[in-house]
Amino acid sequence: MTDYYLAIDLGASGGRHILGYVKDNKLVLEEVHRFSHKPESYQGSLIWEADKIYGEICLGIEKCGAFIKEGRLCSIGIDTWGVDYALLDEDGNLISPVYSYRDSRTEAFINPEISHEDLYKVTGIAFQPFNTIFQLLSDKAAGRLDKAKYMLQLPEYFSQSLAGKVCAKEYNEYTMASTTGLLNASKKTWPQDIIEKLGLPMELFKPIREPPYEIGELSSEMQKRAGFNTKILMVASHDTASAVATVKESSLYISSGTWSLLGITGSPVLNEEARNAGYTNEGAHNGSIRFLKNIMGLWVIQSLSRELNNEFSFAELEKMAVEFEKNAPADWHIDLNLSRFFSPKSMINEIKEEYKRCGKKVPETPAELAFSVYISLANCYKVAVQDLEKITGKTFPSISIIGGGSKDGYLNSLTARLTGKTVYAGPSEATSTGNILLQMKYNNDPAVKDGFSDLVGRSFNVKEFKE
Ligand code: LRH
Repeated sequence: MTDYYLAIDLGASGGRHILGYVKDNKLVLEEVHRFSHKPESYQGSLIWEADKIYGEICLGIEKCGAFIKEGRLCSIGIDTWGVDYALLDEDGNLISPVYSYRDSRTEAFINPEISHEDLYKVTGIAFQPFNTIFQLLSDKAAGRLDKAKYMLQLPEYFSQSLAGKVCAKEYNEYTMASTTGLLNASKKTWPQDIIEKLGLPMELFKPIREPPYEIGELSSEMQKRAGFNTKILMVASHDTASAVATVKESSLYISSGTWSLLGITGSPVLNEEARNAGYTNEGAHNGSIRFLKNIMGLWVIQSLSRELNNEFSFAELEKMAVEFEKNAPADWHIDLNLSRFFSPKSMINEIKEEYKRCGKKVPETPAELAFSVYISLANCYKVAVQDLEKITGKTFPSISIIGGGSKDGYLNSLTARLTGKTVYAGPSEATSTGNILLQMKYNNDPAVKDGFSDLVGRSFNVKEFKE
């Protein structure tokens, strides 16, 4: 009889349902369902299609029955990207679209009553125009909070929908709550003085709880559709927190996907040096802090590929970049963390304009553009590592690259070359793996009784890249 765990991992460009179970002492992952989605335009804003996503979540659960042979599904856990949320009235009805963090509605609200410096001293969250705090302030100004009784972060919203009790919000899951930019990073509590000074309703914020914990089981309607019942758990529901759960505690990591999140796990660092370097303090799966930097990530290459009408696969873009490298000018990189690359009308134009502004040769061909992105990304990693080592006073011999982007061999080798560190690449399904590990912990699975690293170590192929 096998114990199965279902991770529902929702990213900014798609979601997947992954079943995990232990076989021959290793964690095996099986993909049950996958779908794509993206922010859609709605009345001049960018929103998530919450109903469509929920429909896909249910569909994936229905498909599980066929995969589970001679065993039982112990639990389900959902993780999503950070910062976004659903506003509900007291009857549990959505009273506003679920806005995407790439929407620009926060622009007029990024300089609130409290300065960024003072906010950072408490929350440790690096300024990003999309942080929940600025989204809530724009909702407040537009009157969208007037009837709001619940602010459910997306994993909570979807999990509670599955349980048939969207109004039963008792807690805020720690890792996700930390992405709001409102949580006190040292105390792990909501700072009432700050929330009140900003004029946000305190009742939207519930006591913080560290994962994993159970919020219920499938609603009777969902049980009928699926043909089974199971527990619904809150895991480390911020996707990056789930991914980082797969990394050894002392390691330097890059969680590489739409974003590249580069950092370490430890205690909060709330000083000006950390703030100026763009480092943030988010909650980790084990109650500690993920001290990391958001780097623009594969979003840039994804946008480039879309703008080239998907004419080249990622593998082709990579190959073209490798070939062009021999002819590339020296020091031919730009800073991809500039806000111009966050949500541009044309990524290609922004890249070209930035090269022009820096007085460098402007990339023209697809090969030049692809190389320019890869080398600039690796250079961002190099700068972020130097800053991190300076801030912490520690030196790290290697970097673990996890997540979908860890399959990008060229970026891995450029990273090894530019940072001078050994790169260990994998697991690529780090987020689902971390989600499953927290479920295994909750269910007292013997495979994780001594922690996660042994099981992760023997279950996945990790590739090494040296300078
Ligand atoms: C990555 C991520 C990242 C956040 C961003 C909004 O998916 O969760 O950690 O900063 O999305």
